[in-house]
Amino acid sequence: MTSVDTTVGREAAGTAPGGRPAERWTLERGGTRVRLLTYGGIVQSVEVPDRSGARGDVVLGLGSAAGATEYAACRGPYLGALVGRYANRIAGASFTLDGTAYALVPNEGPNCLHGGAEGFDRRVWRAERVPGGVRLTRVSPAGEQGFPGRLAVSATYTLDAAGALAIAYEAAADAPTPVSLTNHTYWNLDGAASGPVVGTHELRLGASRMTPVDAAGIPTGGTVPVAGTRHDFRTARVLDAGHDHNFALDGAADGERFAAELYAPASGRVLTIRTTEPGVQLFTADSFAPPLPFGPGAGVALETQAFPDAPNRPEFPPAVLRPGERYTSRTTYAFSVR
Ligand code: G6D
Repeated sequence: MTSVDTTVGREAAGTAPGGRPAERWTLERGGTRVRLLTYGGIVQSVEVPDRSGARGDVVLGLGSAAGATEYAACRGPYLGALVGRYANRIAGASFTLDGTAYALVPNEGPNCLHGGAEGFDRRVWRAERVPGGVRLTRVSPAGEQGFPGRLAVSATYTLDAAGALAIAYEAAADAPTPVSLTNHTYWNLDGAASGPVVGTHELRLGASRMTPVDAAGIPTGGTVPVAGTRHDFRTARVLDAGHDHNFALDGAADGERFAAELYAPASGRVLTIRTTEPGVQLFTADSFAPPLPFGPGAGVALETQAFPDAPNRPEFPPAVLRPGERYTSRTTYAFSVR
């Protein structure tokens, strides 16, 4: 069977702070339509069919085509964003690598969250058409937000013939540096305006262990079994509130492993996430409140990632990229109905 390549469109999408123009790219294939911005690599909308075939937007996004302006004005929850140079927290906004101590920009108390105050989510990326979709690239200069080394980085968003979205990241550095890239989309499979996912959606995670954290979200050491705790999603169950934790994914480290399956009984939509990353952060958006146009639990973020604070945690899978190496990471988001 032959399949038509992804249809790709581009249009102006407002300006980022500093007046830099941004673009919005629209990818369409296999029943899925994705809109993403060159500002922050933000996934603004993902439209997929429900069990009756009606297409609806299943991510929390900010409305219009002038997207960059709206997202730039909204500091906070990383709606749909491409997160880097290091997704999640680095304790004390500092780490020591090869005997040298580095100080990052703290942006959550004393800690560094999602790459610092001006992370990858607040940058304008260069976009180019590639088979199946669009590739975003940028160079993160040495010292950006305190991170060592110049990092050339790309994120390639593609749709396959079945309408599955893949995001593939690559990076190379000229000095050793921590790297962990993710996408921070909040999913609501009944539609962005449908009300909370908490209490309505069912979640299954491919994780029998998780990383316990302190009140600031900093790992307290190692991983613990989920069995017998509120973190046990090995069997699908209705999502409850109060989750903001990293799960250690089961399965072999080579290739993509199962991360999560989210199911919305009302619409019948199913999202299946597979990833090459060792972890996934489950965040139930409990803190959402005005002026955000979404309430508590309106969406759920499933952020594939290296473990939080891995640069300070020798027991965690390493998350350092060295010169001559290539960082590669891939996460796929497949859509179906039942
Ligand atoms: C991440 O784990 C964090 C949350 O604590 C944070 O509030 C959110 O990003 C914006 O998921």
